[in-house]
Amino acid sequence: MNLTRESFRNDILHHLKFTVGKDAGHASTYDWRLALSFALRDRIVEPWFASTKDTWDHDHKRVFYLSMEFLIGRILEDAAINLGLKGIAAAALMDLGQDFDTLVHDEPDAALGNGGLGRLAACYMESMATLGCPGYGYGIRYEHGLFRQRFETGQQVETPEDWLNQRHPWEFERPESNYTVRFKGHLEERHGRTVWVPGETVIATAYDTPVIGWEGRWANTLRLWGAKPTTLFDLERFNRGDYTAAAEPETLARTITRVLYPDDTTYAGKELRLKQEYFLTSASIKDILRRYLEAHDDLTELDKHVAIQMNDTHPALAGPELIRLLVDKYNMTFERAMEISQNVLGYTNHTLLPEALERWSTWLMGTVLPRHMQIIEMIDAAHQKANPARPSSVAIVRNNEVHMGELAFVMSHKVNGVSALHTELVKSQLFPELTKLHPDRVVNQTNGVTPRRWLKLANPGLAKLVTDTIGGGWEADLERLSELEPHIADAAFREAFMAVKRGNKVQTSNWMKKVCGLNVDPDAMFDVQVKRIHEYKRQLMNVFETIAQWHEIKKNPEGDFVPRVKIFGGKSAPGYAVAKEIVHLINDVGRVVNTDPDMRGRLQVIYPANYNVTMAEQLIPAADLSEQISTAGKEASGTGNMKLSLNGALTIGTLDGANVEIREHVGPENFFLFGLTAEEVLTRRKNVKHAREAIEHSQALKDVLQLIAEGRFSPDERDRYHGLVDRTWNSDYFMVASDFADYQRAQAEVDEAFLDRDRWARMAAINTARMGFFSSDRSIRGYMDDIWGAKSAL
Ligand code: B1H
Repeated sequence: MNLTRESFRNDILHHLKFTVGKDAGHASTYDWRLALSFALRDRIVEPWFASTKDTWDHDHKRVFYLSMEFLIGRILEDAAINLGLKGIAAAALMDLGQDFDTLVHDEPDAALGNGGLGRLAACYMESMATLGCPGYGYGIRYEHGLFRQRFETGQQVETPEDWLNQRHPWEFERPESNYTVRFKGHLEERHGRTVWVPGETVIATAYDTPVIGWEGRWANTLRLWGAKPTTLFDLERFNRGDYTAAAEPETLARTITRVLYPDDTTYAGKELRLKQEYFLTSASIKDILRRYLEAHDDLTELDKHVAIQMNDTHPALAGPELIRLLVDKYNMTFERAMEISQNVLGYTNHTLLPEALERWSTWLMGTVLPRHMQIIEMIDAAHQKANPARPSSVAIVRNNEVHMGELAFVMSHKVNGVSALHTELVKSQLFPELTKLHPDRVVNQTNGVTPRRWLKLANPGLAKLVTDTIGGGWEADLERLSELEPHIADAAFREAFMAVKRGNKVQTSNWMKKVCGLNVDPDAMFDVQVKRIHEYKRQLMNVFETIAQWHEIKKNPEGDFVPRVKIFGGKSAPGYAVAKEIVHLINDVGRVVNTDPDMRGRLQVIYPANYNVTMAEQLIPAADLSEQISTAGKEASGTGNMKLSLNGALTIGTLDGANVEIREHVGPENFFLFGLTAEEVLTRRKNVKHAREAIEHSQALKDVLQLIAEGRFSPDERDRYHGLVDRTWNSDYFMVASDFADYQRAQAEVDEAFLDRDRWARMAAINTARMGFFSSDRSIRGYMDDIWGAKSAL
């Protein structure tokens, strides 16, 4: 149906009155935002129904993406853009005396994820919808998403996030879609069969959010599970006046979906986490089987119609749970059930960090999920039997622990890494023995990002320039950005490109003034490192370089320096003391630098609190320089690196994760490379004095460490960073010292390139023009072809 400004205005008014229950004279921004959201949601429902019907009518193969995290961010503007209704919505609102942008900014940022892994799941949902890949995302409807970050005297303070304190207009509650999830209890043998008698039960109840693709041609469902008690409360206890005990079942249930674990790349060996993982997995697998059995009756053909992707090992109980249902409920033999499950399942690995690889004690697994523990032992035995050459060192169950990586590997027909380098390391370092036994199992699917959110929405200025230059359509065919390349020779195009960047920087400096109270010069270089705070990501090296620069300027206050604004964003896991120390140091250095008159117009440090998807949309389009400086071999892929380069930032980076492929695509001459390679890191680490020797070779680094140790950045507590300095000299696992000198060398090259404004313009524009490969549409096509065997329905 064709929509006009007038009819859409009436839709908004209708929802304001009948759904929100307000009249226009008394409606707040929140009320208007809800009314607008409902009016847009109405436009999604039809394509959503049509997609469901089409999948049903044609019996399309369906993909189920299981993830503990979906880092969605705001939905309103994204939906409006994909529906092609942003212009009409803005105009209709104007007629109502409302401002579209104000309403967009009122929406809370749905933060049901930690970082890259969760954001990737969100980009993949959007790409599946864009490509017409029939699919469902399954996750948890956490009451509290990732904590909010504040700084108090420079230190991170966490407060609970409360996105559900407001009405969430995008979801549909489905109380009729619910499953009982069981925990604990014991096993009994009855008539030769194993029966699990649970000790605790919880109901998983569905909340569906439609995900609309580009141009509204297809919509999929993100189904998030909430927990409800199986018995509402104990009436007998309540009548006795024991109100707290009476509410126990409810408390128990709600605990499961209360919070997102705020650990990025660290494994949390907590019972509640295991329960969350099983809660997600069990409800999803049951829902998948129910959907399948609505249209089919032969479960041995499941793999022809269903593909299930496990986003890391967090939902790796999918294997044992599927086998359990096929065997215990549908009477299949174990062998057949295992084979079918393997054909259906795929596993994406996102990290090699040993501290992130999930393991559960057999005692805990046996207590919380006794039947699954048994099935895991059977899987392990069956795999050993089929592969007699398998060394015991890679058994799923060993040293009284269940190894979820090995479990996921064995239970999947395909295992994938998330960048070319990472996939090679998955094969050679993480699963060398299993890869030898199954040489075709590990494949690569390099990550990608959705250009709808990360270019069209976040950077309207650049999006317009692209469309004006090469026409529309690049949004769903990002390789077309290469058509920009011939225009880069044209000085007017380069000017226009740089004017867009400057506009974004002006807008972002106004924003920084608001949130940090600092005046930032939009003509300085915006040097951006935004990501979770982690030792391997080496924000510390960036701070050291900032201090070295400060020191340089102090020594030569009359000198010429390329003005830089060092911009940081990111959260530390609450229990990660070393990362929190880095947060503190960034803020301490920022205070000294930003109040030093010698630094004026030369160096500034900005660290706005509470980095999230929305802040990424603010900062990325304004970036000149993208810091991708992880210790080689540690960052599985990175996706911020792609977003920044796509938006015309130049990268300073190591040969790590997807940086390797980004550099190949944009060309080595348009990328500032430095640092040890993954191999060199391993060799160098064998020298126990690697850090000491590197520091002895770099006067600049020696000075930096001396300044920190003297308490120059912590005058109120001079020994605050003695531990940090000591560790840098004596252990430095992540090789900050060994890479520092080369990093400084590369930074000097960055300065030089930035001074030549026209050269910089060429390089930046080339980055944008050559990033087409990194669309998540390309990634999803790869999954569809190589892993899922799924076809586009469009
Ligand atoms: C990534 C995680 C992760 N890798 C454990 N691993 C978690 C591990 O809650 N947990 O227990 C949560 C997250 N996240 C990231 O995935 C990688 O570090 C990035 O390099 C990569 O780009 C991203 C998406 O593949």
